[in-house]
Amino acid sequence: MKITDIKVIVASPGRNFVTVKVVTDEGLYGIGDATVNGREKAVVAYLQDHVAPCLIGRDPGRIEDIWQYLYKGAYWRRGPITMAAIAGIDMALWDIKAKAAIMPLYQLLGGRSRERVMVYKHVGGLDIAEVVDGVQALREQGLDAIRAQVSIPGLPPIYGTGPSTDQAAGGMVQALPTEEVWATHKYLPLVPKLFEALRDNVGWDVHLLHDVHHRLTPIEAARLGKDLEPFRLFWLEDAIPAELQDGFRIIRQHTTQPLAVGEIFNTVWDCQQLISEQLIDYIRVTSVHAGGVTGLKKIFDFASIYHVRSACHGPMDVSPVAMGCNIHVDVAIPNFGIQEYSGYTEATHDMFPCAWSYERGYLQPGEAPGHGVDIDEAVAEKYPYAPAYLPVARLEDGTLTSW
Ligand code: KDG
Ligand code: MG
Repeated sequence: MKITDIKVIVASPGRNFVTVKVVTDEGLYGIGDATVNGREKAVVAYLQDHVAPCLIGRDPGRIEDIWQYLYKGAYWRRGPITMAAIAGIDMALWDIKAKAAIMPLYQLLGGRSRERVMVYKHVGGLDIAEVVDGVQALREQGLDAIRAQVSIPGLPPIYGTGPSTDQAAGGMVQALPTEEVWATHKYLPLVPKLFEALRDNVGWDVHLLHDVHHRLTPIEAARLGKDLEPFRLFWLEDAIPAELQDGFRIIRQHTTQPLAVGEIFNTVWDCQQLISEQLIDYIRVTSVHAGGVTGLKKIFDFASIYHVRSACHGPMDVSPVAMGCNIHVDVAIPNFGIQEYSGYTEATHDMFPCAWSYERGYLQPGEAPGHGVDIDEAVAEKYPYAPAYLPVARLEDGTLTSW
């Protein structure tokens, strides 16, 4: 079998997705996700100009060799653009191999280790009462794990704090980034009150999660971890900027609060210290940003020997293709933790017919050969690319800050 064509399809059924289609001389094709939210066109150029020409004529079955060729062979290793481009190709190659074997992808990864994949969804609110209502509503819809965020009094609702969390993550239409305001001293005392109210109202039989979006310093995160301990959170996510792996040591020294990080990591090297020194409990890499199925497996296999569990990033900007690959890995690996799942717009589902399914808080990969996700190119044509960005954050005095 030989690769005869590589198409890169950019479409925006509610948000921008970069999708790779690898075509072979035997009529089989595979699909991959290569979306980097807010930097989509950089991956498109990388794929079209620098990857596709090198792969035409190659055997699509040599997945590991092609991964190494694109990783080591580029000389310029790692980084979100390179690793998303590799991911797009890698997912498509696994899709082709599993279709050729007439097996769902998880069978090629060793078969099932579990019967279903637990997900968490998001709830946000303008105040604590609204968040309590939202969490109760999701409980009624079957969710066993829920991420809770609340707006900060005195600040306008911002990304990942208020009711618009999913909308902000899913429906960004602004042509340039919006600028938001952050104040740690207003946030820190509020979060324990939120989780106290949640435990009082929804009880202890539900996993509660919280995302800090990289906004604290290590000692601030340690304080928050200690304050949250009585409410037994499933995890505290992205407590500090992810680059500083040593910073997690300070948090760890002060709290037994489980810690999660990794949604912006691209390779095992970004989390090697965090995992081998057992500074975290959940590693949140996802197929599209960590070099595809091959990259994800390398990281999760490494994590498994240090008791670190998986938790694939799964917001709306991780397309249904990458979600499908995540779910196949989720059912197969021994150290699965949880899967983030925000759901998708109807237009997104129209564009990506898929075999995986969601029901009452749990996902299934489906039994279709391959990873089970396709792209309807006629539907994609109806939704042209529209520039969109994540917001940036500033302190109240105007200083640009992490989020
Ligand atoms: O593109 C980045 C967003 O998807 C990300 O900020 C969402 O933090 C996020 C999460 O946990 O899903
Ligand atoms: Mg997050």
